[in-house]
Amino acid sequence: AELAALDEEISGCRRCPRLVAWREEIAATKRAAFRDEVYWGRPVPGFGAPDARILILGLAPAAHGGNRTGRIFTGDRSGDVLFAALHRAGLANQPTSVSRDDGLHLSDVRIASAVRCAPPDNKPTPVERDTCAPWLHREVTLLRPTLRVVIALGAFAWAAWWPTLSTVYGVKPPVPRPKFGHGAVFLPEGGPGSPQPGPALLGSYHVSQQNTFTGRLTPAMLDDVLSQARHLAGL
Ligand code: DU
Ligand code: SF4
Repeated sequence: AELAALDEEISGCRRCPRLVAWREEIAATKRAAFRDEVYWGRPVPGFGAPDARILILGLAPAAHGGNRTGRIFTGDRSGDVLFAALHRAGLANQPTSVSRDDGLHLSDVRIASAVRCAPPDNKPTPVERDTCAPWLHREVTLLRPTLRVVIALGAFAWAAWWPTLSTVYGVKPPVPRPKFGHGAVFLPEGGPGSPQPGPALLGSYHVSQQNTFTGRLTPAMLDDVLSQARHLAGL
C-alpha cells in the first residue's frame, strides 16, 4: 500500500522542467503507429512485487514505451527482451508486456528506472539525475526488508546505485567506485563478523536494441545474469 502511494506520488512529479516538457510533447505528437493511443506522458513509477528480492534498475522510460504505456519497459523493444528473459527465469508469468492491463505479474522482482521521465536522446542531465534520485531512495527504503540484489542495466544505473547505497543503507561506497561491466558484482562489506549491510550489485549490459540487435547482449547472457541474481538472492 505504501509502495502504491509512492507510485502515485511519483506519477505527479514535475520537478524537471526540461523533462516535463519533453514527456508531454512526445505524448502530444506521438509516433504514427500509436496515433490512436492516449500516451501516459508522465513519470513512470516502478512495477512488480512489493516484496521483491531483486530490483532491476534501468536508465529512464522510453519515449514511446513506458512514456506511452505508463509501465516501465512496457511496449518497447527493450521490454520485449527483458520480460522474455524474466519469463524464462520463472520470474514473470508471461513473456510479453504490452500495456498496463495485460495481466503481467512479476514474482520476487521489481523494476524501476534511475530517472522516471523519458529524456531527449535517452540522456538525462546530471542535475536531472540528482533531482530524481530521492524517488529511488524512497522506493528502495520500502523494498529494503526483502531486497537482496540490484541488477544495474548499464553504466548509468550502476552509477545511480552508489548514492542510494549510501542514503538508504548508510554504506559508504568504495573510492574509487567499482567499475561497471557486464557480469561485474559488488558485495558491500560489513565489519568483521557482521552481515552484508546492503544488497549485492550486479552489472548487465542494458537491454536496449543497440546492444541486443548487435549481439553485444545475447539472450543467453541475460539468462546468466538472472540466474546469478537468483542465486545471490537465495531464490
Ligand atoms: O494490485 P496489486 O497487487 O497492488 O498489484 C499492482 C501491480 O503490481 C499489478 O499490476 C501487478 C503487479 N504485481 C506484480 O507484478 N507482482 C506482485 O508480486 C504484486 C503485484
Ligand atoms: Fe520528477 Fe524524476 Fe520526472 Fe524529474 S525525472 S520530473 S524528478 S519524476
